[in-house]
Amino acid sequence: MLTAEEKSSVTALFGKVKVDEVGGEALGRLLVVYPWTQRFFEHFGDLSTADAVMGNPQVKAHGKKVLESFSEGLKHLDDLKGAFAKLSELHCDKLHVDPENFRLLGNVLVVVLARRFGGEFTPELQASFQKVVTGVANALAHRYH
Ligand code: HEG
Repeated sequence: MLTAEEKSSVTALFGKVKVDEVGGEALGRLLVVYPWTQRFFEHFGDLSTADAVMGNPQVKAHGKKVLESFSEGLKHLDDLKGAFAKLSELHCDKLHVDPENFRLLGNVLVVVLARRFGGEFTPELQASFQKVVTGVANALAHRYH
């Protein structure tokens, strides 16, 4: 899926990512930009305004958890489906999350990285990263039935 060069540039960039900050920002932006995604997180407290979402400690904590899991997946770029098999089952059977949301989150994550890394996030790097978020979204959707 990715060339060796793409893998090393993605891994190098991700090594500089602060997973707690970026995870919280990405999940927060998902909830603001696509407000229907809030239905999965009604137990997270106040999500009534963009500021409330972005400052919500449970959003930050869950965003960190999601990005840590994503980052773990980067170690298995040749077997994303295997790496995310259990989580795919969990999101399907227990959490009932529509897999379209994995794609939305991946795209939001790309936006957050572009904003934080500026010129360092070159179009080539963005293209490589886009393949990774698409691969992770496909892997998370793979066990749906
Ligand atoms: Mg999911 C729980 C990973 C996207 C909704 N998600 C979790 C957990 C992980 C995870 C590791 C904890 C599982 C556990 O408790 O064993 N999620 C994960 C990844 C991605 C993702 C890697 C995409 C990259 N999740 C995602 C999206 C939604 C969602 C897009 C909904 C829009 N996840 C969701 C919910 C929970 C988890 C509702 C349970 C949260 C809770 O109540 O604690």
